[in-house]
Amino acid sequence: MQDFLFSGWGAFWVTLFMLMPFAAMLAYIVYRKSVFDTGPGTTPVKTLSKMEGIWLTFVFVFFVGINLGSLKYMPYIAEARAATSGLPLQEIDVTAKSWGYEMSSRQVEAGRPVRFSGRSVDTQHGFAVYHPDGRMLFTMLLMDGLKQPTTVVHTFKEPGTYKVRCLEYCGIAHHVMLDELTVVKSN
Ligand SMILES: [Cu+2]
Repeated sequence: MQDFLFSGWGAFWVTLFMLMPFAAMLAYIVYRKSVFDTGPGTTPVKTLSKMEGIWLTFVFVFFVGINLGSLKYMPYIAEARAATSGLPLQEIDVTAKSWGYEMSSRQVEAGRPVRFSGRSVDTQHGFAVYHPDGRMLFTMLLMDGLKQPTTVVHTFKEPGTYKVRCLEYCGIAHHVMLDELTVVKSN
């Protein structure tokens, strides 16, 4: 369920769901004020501010809840967790160059965090890793001229063949900038 909520469609439905109360309220107010209650409102100001308070509290709690719940998906948190997990990091150095990748390894173990350190030597490239079922797991933007590599820590859960694609338009052969990673069962 949570995986769905943080997918593209999940975000779409959550957004739509959050807009529904506003749409319903607007329709109700327009209907009331234009059809059978055209005079000034009779709701006491005290009640109005109480309702406002309840609504604001709900929005605040919901907003903070969603933000806290999504924290663990942030790359910095994943990196910090991997660093404190006690499991040794698997390191992969990635060098992007029009139109392909050099990688220090293309095989990793499932269940152990992998740190991808990426650089570009010519222009802007992407490094997006896709689950065998087609879902994108993460992407890195690799820019040329940076002193530090761009890093992402990811722990693969299932063995399989994962596709790598460049998601930054980088020239005439951008579409062939593909690669693969093999995730094997941990020993
Ligand atoms: Cu590209």
